[in-house]
Amino acid sequence: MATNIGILLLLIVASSLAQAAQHVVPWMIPTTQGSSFYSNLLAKTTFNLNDILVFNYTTGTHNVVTLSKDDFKDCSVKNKMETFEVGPTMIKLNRTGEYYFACAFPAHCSLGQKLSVNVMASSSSPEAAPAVAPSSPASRLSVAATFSVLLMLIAINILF
Ligand SMILES: [Cu+2]
Repeated sequence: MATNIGILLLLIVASSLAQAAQHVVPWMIPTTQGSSFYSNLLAKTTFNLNDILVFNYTTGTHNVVTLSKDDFKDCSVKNKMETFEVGPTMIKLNRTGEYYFACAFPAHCSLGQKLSVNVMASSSSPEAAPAVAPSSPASRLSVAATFSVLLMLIAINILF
């Protein structure tokens, strides 16, 4: 009986973890496509509430700042709201709506190192969990999904 409850708890934890994803972005001056690089890269990515965005860069070569919509458009990085300077920078998307990120190193933003994401409220229904395979595996890492598979395997081991 205790084992059954344990398995049930594991499955509940596993299914709730599967809702949040980690999106790893290589953070650099794009070598192609300029300011369209990041929007093209993430065109098929859905950002849900509480997902984590990981900017992958070496400390000192870039940084991550948050901007207003207008400042993002103009690359006015002096008006930054927040600054993150240690790579990799992990940002939890803990509100819905638009986020605007850029690098504040001289000229990096105007050369295309800028990224906006639109965060959707994630569905609480397990049936609505996305069944779509990642479109660009190299740029994405879903730790939560891996972890939940691991928990499933543990649960199966307890069963048999
Ligand atoms: Cu930069």
